[in-house]
Amino acid sequence: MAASWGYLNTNGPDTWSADFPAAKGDKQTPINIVTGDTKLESNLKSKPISVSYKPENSRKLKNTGHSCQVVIDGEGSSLKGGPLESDYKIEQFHFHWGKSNDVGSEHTIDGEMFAGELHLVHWDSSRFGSFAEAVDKPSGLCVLGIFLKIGQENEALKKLTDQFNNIKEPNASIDLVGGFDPASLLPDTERYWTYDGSLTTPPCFESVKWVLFKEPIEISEAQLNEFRSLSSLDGGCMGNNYRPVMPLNDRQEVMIKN
Ligand code: 3J3
Ligand code: ZN
Repeated sequence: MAASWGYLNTNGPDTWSADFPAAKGDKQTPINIVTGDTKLESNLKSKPISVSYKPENSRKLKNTGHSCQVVIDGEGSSLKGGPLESDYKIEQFHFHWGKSNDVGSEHTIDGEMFAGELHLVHWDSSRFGSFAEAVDKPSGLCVLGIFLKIGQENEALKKLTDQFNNIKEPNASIDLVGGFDPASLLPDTERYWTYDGSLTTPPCFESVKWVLFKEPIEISEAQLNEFRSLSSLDGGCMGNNYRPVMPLNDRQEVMIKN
């Protein structure tokens, strides 16, 4: 059976393009944000980002074997404004993190890596009828990226990390009784970078409008260790499930200063 993709030397990011040709594209994600090179857009064009989620529609907490993911029925949700020209619905959110505190995020800021990164994945429901239809189309997806920094316990996230002992094994999932509000994980301020990029895992489609928040959210080391206690399809504890930064090529990241 063909080995599935992962993060080992034998099946990691350097091998993905063999089965997923999009991974060789020139608009790949993640990237290193060089803060001195970003274009500042602080005029009225940068309308605030507006999100609206229905907590009861966060249905399942799942160990996908590569990450832990909350599966969401996006009906009734909305993401619009900021750099977006459409209305997007949420599909899922998931995390990337390190086996040690000095690594874990996918994007880096002036070469600095954070302990992890949260991705809230949305699809353009103005132009497409489903996530599957949108997933490989230009700007078909919008992913909100939020850095994780070691600090205080994250009370909102505790609702999830307290249940990780029920999803230890790959493909394990549990119902999220009482739902979960993805907005509870957003940072307090709305300064962000935005650029056109890709999925950071196979199939690596170049279909993502990225919105990467400058302000990290805090998570305790104990909570991060809960993430590290999950079992991975690569074998052993899950972690270092991040793709190294990719060339910016001829893209321009825009910093929005509200
Ligand atoms: O491949 C799966 C797809 O089958 C489906 O499960 C989808 C829905 O959640 O998620 C992935 S995905 O390839 O579409 N995908 C990969 C990981 C979604 C977003 C993730 O990319 S990232 O850039 O946010 N890390
Ligand atoms: Zn991701």
